[in-house]
Amino acid sequence: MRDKIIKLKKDLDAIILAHNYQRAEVLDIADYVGDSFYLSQIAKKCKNKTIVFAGVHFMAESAKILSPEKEILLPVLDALCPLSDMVNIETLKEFKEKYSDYTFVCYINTSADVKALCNVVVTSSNAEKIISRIENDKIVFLPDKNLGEHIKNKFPNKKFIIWDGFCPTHQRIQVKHIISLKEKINNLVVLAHPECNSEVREVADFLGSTKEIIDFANKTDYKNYLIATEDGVIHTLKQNNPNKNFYVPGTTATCINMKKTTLEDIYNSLLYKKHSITVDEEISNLALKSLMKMIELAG
Ligand code: CIZ
Repeated sequence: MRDKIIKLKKDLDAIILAHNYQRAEVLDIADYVGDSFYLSQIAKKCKNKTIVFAGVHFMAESAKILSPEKEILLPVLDALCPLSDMVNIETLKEFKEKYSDYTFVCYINTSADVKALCNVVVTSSNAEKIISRIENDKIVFLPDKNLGEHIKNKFPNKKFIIWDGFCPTHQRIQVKHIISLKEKINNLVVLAHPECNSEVREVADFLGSTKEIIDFANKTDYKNYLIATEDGVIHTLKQNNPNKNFYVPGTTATCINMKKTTLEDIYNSLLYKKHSITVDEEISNLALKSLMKMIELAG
């Protein structure tokens, strides 16, 4: 299957982008591996007209909004993000009316419709920087309550309204699993994603996005790391650091949506152009404004 994909990819002048949380065999065949925003930027910059995005729906959609002229293929159409589905558009419209003097900040894990109704998009890497550059001190943050609380704590003088969403995978990571591993393994350094709950965030030695977690482990010289995020990152961490040990808390940090895409799906995606992502033009233009605002404020 690997050889067939490589040949077809070459024939079609396509590239494969894979999110950090994908299966190991998908990460290994990808041209680029990273977080959703990095991959969207690669999709925009690359010369290839066809891009297979091995990730979940909102990621391929963001890439399409940034590069409407390109064909963005999502191999598995029901690879969805439960967190992004936690925003009901009608409720968001009511919030916008009720809190009309607030700036609406949405995490990149949202649908195009939600991005279109917000003022600026953020990622977990740039949320703090972007919010520090927003002049309005009244912020509605959606949809992840854990990332929202983590950011809110950095800005005691700003008023936050935080949506009640969460990532079910990160929510399953429990502090008791971290503490029991810390008791067994000496000098265990805990690297956690801010989508984790507050108890987990409190015991973490470092909090960051997938990219920041990978960079931290690459650059530091500890022996034992505990990784509190979706377990797909472990493959890249082990590849980059064969002499370090990486532990996971319990067995629960696997996102079933991220693991839906197989090599066969990628092959079929290239062969049958499955599934070409489209976004309504008006929604796309509005969502693009929020994404461009992120690029401007993060710069
Ligand atoms: O921005 C992303 O790709 C997500 C969902 C998480 C991260 O930290 O990379």
